[in-house]
Amino acid sequence: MTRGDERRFPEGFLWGAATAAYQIEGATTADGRGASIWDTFCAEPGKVHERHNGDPACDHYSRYEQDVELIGRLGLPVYRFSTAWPRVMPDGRTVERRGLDFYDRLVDTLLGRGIDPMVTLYHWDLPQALEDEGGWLERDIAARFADYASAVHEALGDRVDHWTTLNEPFCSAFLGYGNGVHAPGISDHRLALVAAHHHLLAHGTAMRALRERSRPGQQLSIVLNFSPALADVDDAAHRDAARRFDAVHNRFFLDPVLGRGYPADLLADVAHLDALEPAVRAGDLETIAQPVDWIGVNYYAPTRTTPLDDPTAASNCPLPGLRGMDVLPPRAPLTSIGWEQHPPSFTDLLVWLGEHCGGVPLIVAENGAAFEDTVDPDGAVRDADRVRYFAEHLGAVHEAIRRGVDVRGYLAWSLLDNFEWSFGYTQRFGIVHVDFATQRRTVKDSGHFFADVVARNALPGDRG
Ligand code: GBH
Repeated sequence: MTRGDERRFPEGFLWGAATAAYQIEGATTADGRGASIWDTFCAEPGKVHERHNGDPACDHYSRYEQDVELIGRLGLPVYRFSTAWPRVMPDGRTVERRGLDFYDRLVDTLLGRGIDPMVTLYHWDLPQALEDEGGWLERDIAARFADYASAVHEALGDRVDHWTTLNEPFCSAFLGYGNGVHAPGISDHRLALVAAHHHLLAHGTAMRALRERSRPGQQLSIVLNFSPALADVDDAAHRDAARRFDAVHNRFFLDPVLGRGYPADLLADVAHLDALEPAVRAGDLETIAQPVDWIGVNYYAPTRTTPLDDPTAASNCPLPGLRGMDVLPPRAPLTSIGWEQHPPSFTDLLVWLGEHCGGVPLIVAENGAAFEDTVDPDGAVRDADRVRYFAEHLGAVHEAIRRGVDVRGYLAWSLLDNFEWSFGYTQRFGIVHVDFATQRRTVKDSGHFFADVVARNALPGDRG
């Protein structure tokens, strides 16, 4: 590539932006919606920043037409959103037509503007009624999830081509049950492993149900989050520390989905907890191994790892089975949420996935950054840091494609500033600014930048 040349993306590359139901919809009691574990969690003192919650969030439930218009104005061909299980099934089992009708209207509005909907069936908002029965700790959750997936497919399957089962089961299992930072707020590494297995079982059970119902052209997948482990020194001890983190963070969910079962090194690392293998029953791994049409890749930041002298010493990283290693503080430059910006890790991750997934295509289902916005007196929203983050990380994706990785699309996180889980409304990830007092939306500089990349299907050249 000569300097100044555009860096083009492949023809038909899928561009878009992503959101999740609990983070944007609000209206948590409208039209018969049941409570979710996040409604409960947010009400508990000390869990979420200043007890912020999903109401009214971006009030997207009433403002969805305006938001779809915005997606159209940005020229984004794809919009990834999640359906809220407690809206569709308030008690986790019985369909509430009014809840489904919302997604029906949303899909029609998107299609009316030529925007391709991508449905995520679960982005962490389990119906509280199911949590009361044991939630992800019960095997039965897999059948419940497959029923829910079928109900949504029944309503939208005639029009939606892109389906993903779970968003980041790592987070809902390990942050929800392992370190208690997410709902339902349990801190128990043994339970976290059981919850993790049941997430995968739910994915596989739903995949089977969806595959049976799907029409030609429909694509089914799962979205996983990855954080490459970086080590300062290239020696055996450092490599092993990185390997341990990589096993539990990056391969735990991926390998069973790819049909390889749980990684052997991971099984050894968690064996002393005696929780994962006892939860796996005959046939489970076959269920989990349903073929996926692509893997959704969420990337934000790498993790720095280092070995401890004693290989059995407790880790400062609260993930199940991690011993003999610590994570190190992230290094500058950081985003406002404290995550390290390191674009080469994104390229390395995609290259590794390209090899590891053996030909299964990849779609970047989330990538983005939290920064504080500057609102000018004329109302323009300046976010130069986010523009740079997107430029660098899109460059990293382009580089992976140049090296032969089959990346089919890129979705920015997020369309809108929204409810950032335990951080409440303190962290803004949007390419569109939301003034939460007035619900006014303003496209940020990063939104204009991204729209321009999408329109040209290319990044501006290296102006160096
Ligand atoms: C995504 O998850 C979510 O899908 C989305 O809803 C969210 O708004 C967005 O990112 C921004 O946060 O040190 O082991 O606790 C983020 C993925 C995974 C990033 C866990 C932070 C901390 C790992 N996150 N990670 S750990």
